[in-house]
Order: sequence, then C-alpha cells, then structure tokens
Amino acid sequence: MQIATRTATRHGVEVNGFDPAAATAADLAALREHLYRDKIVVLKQQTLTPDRFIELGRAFGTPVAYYEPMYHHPDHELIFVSSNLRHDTGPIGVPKTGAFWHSDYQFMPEPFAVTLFYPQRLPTVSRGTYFIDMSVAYRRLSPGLRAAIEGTRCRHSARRYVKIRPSDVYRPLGEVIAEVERKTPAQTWPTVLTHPVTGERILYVTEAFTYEIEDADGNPLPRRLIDDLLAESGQLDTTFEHPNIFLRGYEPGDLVLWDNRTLIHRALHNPGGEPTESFRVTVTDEYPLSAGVIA
Ligand code: 7UC
Ligand code: FE
Repeated sequence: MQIATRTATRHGVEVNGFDPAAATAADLAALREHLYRDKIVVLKQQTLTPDRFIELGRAFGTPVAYYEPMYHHPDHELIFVSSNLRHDTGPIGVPKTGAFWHSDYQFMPEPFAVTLFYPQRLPTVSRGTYFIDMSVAYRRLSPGLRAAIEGTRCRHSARRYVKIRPSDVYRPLGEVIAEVERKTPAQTWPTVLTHPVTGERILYVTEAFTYEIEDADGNPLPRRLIDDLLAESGQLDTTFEHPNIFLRGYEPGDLVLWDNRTLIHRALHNPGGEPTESFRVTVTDEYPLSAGVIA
C-alpha cells in the first residue's frame, strides 16, 4: 500500500495498491488517520464486491442503512444506490441524489462520520463531486460574522430535499409533509463543531439542510445570518469558482472516503443524462459529532 501525500493542488491523499483482503490493522489505522487529517482518501483501482465494500466500511466505523428503503441496493440494505440505470428488474436506487450542498445525515440524530463513495458506472463527462472544507471556510469567515455565531446553534431538516417515492403518487401533499416531519424531525447542532479527533473548528451550516439559527439561550436570530454564512463559505456561488470549492474528479476504480464532519459536498450530475451509478456506505464512528456534544 502506497500513500501519496497531499499536494497544494490536490485535496486529500491517493492510495495505490490497497487490497482490503491483505490490509493489516496498521494499514487501516493509517488510512483512518489520513481520513481525519487530510479529509479525503482515494483508494485507486478497487474491484470490490458489495459485501467487501460493506466490510471495508467496518474498518472506519459502523455502517448504517439509509432510513428510506427506496435507496437500498436490492440485496444489501447497507448500500445506498444513486443510479439512473434501468436494470432488467426495474430501477434500483434513486437518480440524481445529493445535487445540493450538504453533509450526509446532518438532519438526523446521528450524522455520519465517514462516507465511502464507490462509483460503479461513470459518465464520460462531468464526473466528480464538489467539496468545501468547512474548517477552512470557518477560518476564512469575516471576523464580525465569526463573532456573531459564537455560542449559537442551528436547526437542520431534510424537508426541502426529501424525494417523494413512487408509492406517494396520489397521496395528499399535506400527509406526505406530515410524515416527513414525523420521521425526520429537525435536529439542533452547534453552528461551529469541534472535530472530536483533530480539534479543528468546523462551520456546520449547509444550504440544503440548515434553516434556523438561535442564540445560546434558544432565542431566534435573523435568517440573514445563515444567508451570510452560506455566501461567505461559497455555497451560493453558482459558478463554483469560489476559492473554498474544489472538485474531486473520479476515474474508474476509485473508491473515495471523506470526513463527513469537515467536508460538505454537492453531487455533479451530468446534464446529458448519461448512464451513471454509484454505491455508498456511510458509517458512524466511536466519537460524538462534536467534542463536547453528546450525539
Ligand atoms: O436523495 C437525496 O439526495 C438524499 C439526501 C436527501 N440525503 C442524503 C444524506 O445522507 O443525507
Ligand atoms: Fe451526500
């Protein structure tokens, strides 16, 4: 296993020659360390079966099945499938997931620590994921805004991005909305997390899920604060040229792991609708979301 170190132009580390069947405990510990420090680890030239992919996830935490079964791989509920392919048996997974700035499960009681992303079929163009390192975004905030969010908390909900299921057709929208609120009630987290491993401070605000901000006593603060945080962190830049944004491109065989506390991401979907499919395994780890917060 060779770990290529981070360069100025490339975020994260690339790993060649990784074979999960031959990996030692020391190899896996080294990968985990890189994941938390460098935020992205790309394992090159992987050829894993779904079972092996899930097994790899266990080296980084506890795999958790997505709460909505519509996304599950038909034979492996721990794999979340994003796909626009038509299989003989019909569609599997959900097309065009995650095309908005977010952190996986930020709206749930236990947000994921690590996302393992394994493209199965890549389009010829527009293949990659946009990322923002929110510890960098926090450090780059204007001092006034940084001071204004000290001690505040934000509320997060998936409601704007929950996808209706085929079985929801003809249901009253009010009933569907009520079900979303019941199944995924909003969660409140500190606006600034402290990473439990690295101690870095992380701006934990996303365009998709964050909708309210309150002071330390629970009094609501103006929505304008969230908009300013989204703008300064780069999430409102529709040209994707903001200095905080970087694109991680994919080659066949790449298996990408990222630190889901620190990085937010946004899927890049090819506009031509070329066939594309990816598998994802998400894990919780042994640490709280933020040092000092009981998850
Ligand atoms: O369909 C999707 O884009 C799924 C999204 C609402 N949630 C992904 C997650 O893990 O938070
Ligand atoms: Fe996602």
